[in-house]
Amino acid sequence: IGASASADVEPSIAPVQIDRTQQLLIDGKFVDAASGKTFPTLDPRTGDTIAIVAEAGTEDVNRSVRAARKAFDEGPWPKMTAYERSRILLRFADLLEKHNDEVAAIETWDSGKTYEQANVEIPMVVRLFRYYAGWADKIHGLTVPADGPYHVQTLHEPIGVAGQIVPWNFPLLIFSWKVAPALACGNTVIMKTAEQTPLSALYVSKLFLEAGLPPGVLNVITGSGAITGAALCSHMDVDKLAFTGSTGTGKRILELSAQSNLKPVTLELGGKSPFIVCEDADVDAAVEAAHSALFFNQGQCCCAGSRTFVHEGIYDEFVEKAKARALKRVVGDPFKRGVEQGPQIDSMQFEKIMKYIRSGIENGATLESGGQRIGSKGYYIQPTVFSNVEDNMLIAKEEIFGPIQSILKFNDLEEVIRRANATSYGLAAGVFTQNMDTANTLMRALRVGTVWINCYDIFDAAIPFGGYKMSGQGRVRGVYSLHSYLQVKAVVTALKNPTW
Ligand code: TXE
Repeated sequence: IGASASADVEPSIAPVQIDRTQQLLIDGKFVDAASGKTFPTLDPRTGDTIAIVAEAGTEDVNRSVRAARKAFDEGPWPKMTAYERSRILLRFADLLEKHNDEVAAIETWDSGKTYEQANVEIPMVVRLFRYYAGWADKIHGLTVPADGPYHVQTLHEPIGVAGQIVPWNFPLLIFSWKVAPALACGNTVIMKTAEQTPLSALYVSKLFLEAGLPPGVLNVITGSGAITGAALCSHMDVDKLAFTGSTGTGKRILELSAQSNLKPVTLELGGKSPFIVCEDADVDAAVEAAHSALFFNQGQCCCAGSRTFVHEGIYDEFVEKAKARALKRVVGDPFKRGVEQGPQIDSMQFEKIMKYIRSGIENGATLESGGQRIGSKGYYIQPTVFSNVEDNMLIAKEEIFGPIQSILKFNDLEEVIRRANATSYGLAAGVFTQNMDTANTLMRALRVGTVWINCYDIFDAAIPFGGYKMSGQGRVRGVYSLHSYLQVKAVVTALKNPTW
């Protein structure tokens, strides 16, 4: 295996090269795992190895927690002025902007998402770091009027060492949702990337050092969930956890927190989001939005609109158009211009999705289009549309995380509200209607963390995101995310001369 690897990209894209061997970032230095263990990260287009990555064990988790602890307890990070912290985050954002094309190519190579999409996500990461850099010097407490001869104030202090665990569907975007608010508030961080997609986080680690981030403030470790992730969650010196991933793993993380030091946990988990198309909707606009709500990012989206509820009055027209749109979807090498859908992340996810396609057929849903693997190399799946889907079918109940659209029929508002809410998830919902009362009724009745009306998947640094019910706890992005990275200290001072 050579010293560097380069992605096989089309000529209009700048070629990207990375080191074949990737190390952990601990205490400002790139190091091997103490055990010397490694694992491969694979190209979803082919299943071939891109690079060999250090596999952090318990000893490496301990080392990174020690480094983060020292950078927090002894400084400099929380002791610097907020303005200095803000300037480092801004410098990082500038550097990332400069390296946009390489990072986008690495993201495509490691995750299979289209280069065109990665090229939208990296600027969003830049924007998010600038957003939170702007918050750093605007975080402060209150003066509180209390009964009695006391002066009362609150201090908003960083919570300490944050352990953060991210998934593979938006590797750097979700990294930014976690790292940026934590650092802006003055915390130090140990970030564990997903096994499938360690490369973009490791690449930007170098940019953080170049921006002047002191050693130990951000540590990036790679490895498995069961060993590396669990060791981080159980650690007695970690003060806070933030996780994005499956609901099952989210539950496990809460258990690990409870069994160790009761560190607070923020969770952003799975979903089965309803996308409701009312009879008065602009059908063509709704078809297009419902299509991308589901197929965006190969269907690997926690907020995928994976239950498309369509009013019976427009149902047949909608299904015909949704099928035609899916048949037109361009699937292929994610580096090629004009490609809308790349491969699924890995063989496990691929098998899981194919199992759901078989279950849809067996349960009697109508397969309108797709349903097959494309080619024999990599993990490509045809954009698949099912109509006549019933609420009790597995494809309507469970998170598939793949390119399968399930279209259900409804006939009145009360009914669709009841059915849309009849799930243990509550992440997001889409509503298409031209009637304001209908929009307002649905917006208030749906038990979800985000409602998109006549649009879908609108993300912005300032818009909070998170779930009701088993879709999560707490919010990422916006001002709301700051709350989970701060402690509130009440300070009560007795007054000698209360008349003043
Ligand atoms: O998720 P996991 P997986 C859903 C989606 C997908 C399914 C399984 O339905 O098909 O989850 O995907 C780390 N302690 N989502 O297996 O296990 C792991 O190393 C600590 C929805 O990839 O949740 C990785 O970094 N950490 C989701 C991260 O958790 C542990 C995005 C996610 O892995 C751990 C991804 C443990 N015991 C999948 N076990 C979304 N909400 O967007 C695993 N990890």
